[in-house]
Amino acid sequence: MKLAILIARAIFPDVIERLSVYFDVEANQQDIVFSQQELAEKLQGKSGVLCTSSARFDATLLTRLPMLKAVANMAVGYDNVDLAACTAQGILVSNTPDVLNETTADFGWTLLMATARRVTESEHWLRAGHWDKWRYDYFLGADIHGSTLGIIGMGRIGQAIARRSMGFDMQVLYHNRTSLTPEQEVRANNARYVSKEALLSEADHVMLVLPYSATTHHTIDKAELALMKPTATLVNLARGGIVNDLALIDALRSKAIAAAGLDVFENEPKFHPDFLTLNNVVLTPHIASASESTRFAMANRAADNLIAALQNQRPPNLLNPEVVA
Ligand code: 8YV
Repeated sequence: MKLAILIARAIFPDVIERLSVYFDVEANQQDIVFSQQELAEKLQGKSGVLCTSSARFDATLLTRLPMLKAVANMAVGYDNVDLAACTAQGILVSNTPDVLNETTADFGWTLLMATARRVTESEHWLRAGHWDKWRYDYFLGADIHGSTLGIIGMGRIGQAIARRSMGFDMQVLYHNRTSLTPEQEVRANNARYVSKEALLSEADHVMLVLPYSATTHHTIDKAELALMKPTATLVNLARGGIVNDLALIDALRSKAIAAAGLDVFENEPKFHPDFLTLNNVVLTPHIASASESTRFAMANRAADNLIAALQNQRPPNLLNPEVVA
């Protein structure tokens, strides 16, 4: 008899087909975002789940799922999963690192350039029919080339972003839990490790690529924004909660910083409505990894992890090896 699994959100049909060879699959192609109660009900009798960051696997939910053996998160970030609680219950947790590094780094640059050069703001203005003449001072932005890029969170995606800065003759500063090896620093356009404070006060463009946790909650708050240059750009493609959105709204409104590009928000998909009243922010709906081939690779990687976990093999991206030990 096949084990039963839940695919918690809509996914590529090919991946459902692939998983159906191994499991009795309950899919959710209507893409209902299940409440905690609905998740608990849907997961009764299931051995595994393929989920996205919209599903929260906390201790309260887990106690209701004694049969669950594997959580395969289709994301590199796994702040939606209580890893310690899963480990305590013997549940194998996996994520999808690496396959999204380059696509996400591309998007970091997309957001940075759109923000610094006021792309969406000027397009909205054009679409609204305001363009009647050329002016020397319409939509003056900040240069990217020759400027200083500050990256907070210098993991695989941060390093891929830094490598791309070579073509723009930029200087790269970074801050991270640990510093890179000298070889890694060279590959990351000779990135230089500095304190968070030095990075914020020296960088022309700040990019946030760090994982979210209780420790990184509000890494960028009022005090940090106050350190930044009034001409600076801030890009967040990591997670909502890393930035205090209210403090950022204040900083954007008072022009304490020039502009921000945001792919993630506190409480998304809801976000603070005041962002919509500001011209100096570019807003995108959590799409940094959204290229056709990368999302397909992420879905398949999550499937690989789930198949391995439920066939008593080690999932390629196991986050809690203690469970196997
Ligand atoms: C996911 C992401 O698409 O990988 C991550 O951590 O933020 C995105 O690439 C999203 O979280 C859906 O799970």
